[in-house]
Amino acid sequence: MSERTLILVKPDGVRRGVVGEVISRIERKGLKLVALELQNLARETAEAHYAEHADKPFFGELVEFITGGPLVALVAEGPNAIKAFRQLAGATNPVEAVPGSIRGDFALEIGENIVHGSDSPESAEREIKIFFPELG
Ligand code: RTP
Ligand code: MG
Repeated sequence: MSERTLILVKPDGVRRGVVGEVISRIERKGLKLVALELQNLARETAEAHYAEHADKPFFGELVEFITGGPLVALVAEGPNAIKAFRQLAGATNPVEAVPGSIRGDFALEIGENIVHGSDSPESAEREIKIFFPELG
C-alpha cells in the first residue's frame, strides 16, 4: 500500500552540500517526490516537530540545531515509504549506521545526522501537516 513520509535534509546536510545526493538516493529507491521546499524553521515549528523529545536533555540543542540554517523539507510517496526511507537513512547514531546508508556515508555525530524521516504513519501525518499544511 502506498504511503507518504516527511523527510528533512537538516541544516547540516544543506551546509555540507549533500541535498542533491540525498534526493538522488530517494529517487533511485523508487519513491516519488510530492512536495519539496527550502524552509527556515521558526522556533515554535521546530518545537512542535520534535515535541516527543521535549523532556529530553538534548531538546534545547536539537531545536537550536534544526533552526540554525535552512533545511530542505520534502514529502515522498510509495509502497512502505516510511520504512524504506528509515532504511536509507540508517541508524540515528551515524557511527552505528552502516556504510551505504545516508548517515553511514555522510555523518559522524548523533547531533548532526543529515536527515530526518517520519517513524510511523501517525508521525508522518502529523509532520506533513507541520511542514506542508496545504497537503493536509
Ligand atoms: P529523526 O527524528 O531526526 O529522524 O531521528 P531519529 O528518529 O532517528 O531519532 P530520534 O530518537 O527521533 O531523535 C531525534 C534527533 O535527536 C537527536 N538526538 N540526540 N544527544 C543525543 O543523545 C541525541 N539523541 C537523539 C538526533 O539528531 C536525532 O536525529
Ligand atoms: Mg525521530
